[in-house]
Amino acid sequence: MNDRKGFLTPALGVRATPYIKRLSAQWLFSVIEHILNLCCRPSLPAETIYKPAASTVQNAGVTYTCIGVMLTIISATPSPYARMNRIALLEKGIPFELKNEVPWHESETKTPLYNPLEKLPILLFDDGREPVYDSAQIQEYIVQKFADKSPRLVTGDLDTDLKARQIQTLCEGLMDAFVLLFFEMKRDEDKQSKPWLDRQNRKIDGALKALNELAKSRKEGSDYLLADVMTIADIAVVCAVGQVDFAGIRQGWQDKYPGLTAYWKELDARKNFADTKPVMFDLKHDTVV
Ligand SMILES: N[C@@H](CCC(=O)N[C@@H](CS)C(=O)NCC(=O)O)C(=O)O
Repeated sequence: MNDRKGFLTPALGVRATPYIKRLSAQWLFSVIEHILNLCCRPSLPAETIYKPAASTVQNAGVTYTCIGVMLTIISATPSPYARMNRIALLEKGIPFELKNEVPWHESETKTPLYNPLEKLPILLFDDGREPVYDSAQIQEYIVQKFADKSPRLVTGDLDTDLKARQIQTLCEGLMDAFVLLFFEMKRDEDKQSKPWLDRQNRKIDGALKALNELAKSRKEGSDYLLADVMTIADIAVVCAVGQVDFAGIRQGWQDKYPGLTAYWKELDARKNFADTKPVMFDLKHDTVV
């Protein structure tokens, strides 16, 4: 009888008291641990951390006023990865500051301070939140956080949006293969690995072929790959193909893939795409070879 009473009356503290005490102690420990973490975490010297200079920013000739958290994108002028995020933010009219770096110049870049993988793009917040890195992650953040801002850049249909992300992955693979090819080719010729170059070239050609098929199979009269709206897939394709074109690694690609070329040219000429075209930086030769 007593047992039953105890079981039925935890709210009165008859049986639950030890649990509550244990839970409170656990909670107290976790709060103390959190405070210690905050105090003891090695902090970056203030002058090395990017801080937005103002609550208004200029992007592509337009002045934006920041409401809430100010965003900063660490980019590199030729980076097709960062270009995807820049276009998404511009399309949605989200203010952000752009910091250009050369991630391979170790003595100057701040990239490793924010991403242990030492790669950009990186999205920074001015409210102490952890940075977000990897272009796909940042793109996802932009799409979800600013879902109320048009264009949505996704369709809302699960299968179509999965396809959009798949196309984005394909484009990032093309970009990755290009980067690996580019640095292998920076070695002296007798030090270059032919099988490695072949492998990366195969990926670039495979991706271009697949993108050409996608461009050809889009709905007649539509400028976009999926549905009738611009998605992250369109942005990714323009950036990946733009990199191939900019780097000049596939002479004659436009004649070989007229479907992809027509699709790419139409989007690439639009303002936010035109304003973010890749620009080469001065890469110190000895930084990576
Ligand atoms: N998966 C990454 C790749 C980014 C990437 O490779 N960025 C290049 C610049 S375009 C970089 O920072 N490379 C420096 C390195 O690999 O150490 C992403 O999508 O953000």
